[in-house]
Amino acid sequence: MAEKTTLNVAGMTCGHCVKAVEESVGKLSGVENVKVDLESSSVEIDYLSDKVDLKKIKDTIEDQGYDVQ
Ligand SMILES: [Cu+2]
Repeated sequence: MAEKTTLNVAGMTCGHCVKAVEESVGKLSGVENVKVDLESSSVEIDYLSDKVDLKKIKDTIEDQGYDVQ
């Protein structure tokens, strides 16, 4: 099932952070699109819920050193 979610993520401050989050989450199987908005500290994600769960996505962002709120 295709799902769309927006997570609030603390700690992202620059282009490096955007790249780290977009690349790590984008690599997950089942994630179709990921877009960071620095200004609102949010990450918009399109994913297939039968292939990847939200916890895995959140863990991946936290593994990069950011806090999912
Ligand atoms: Cu940064």
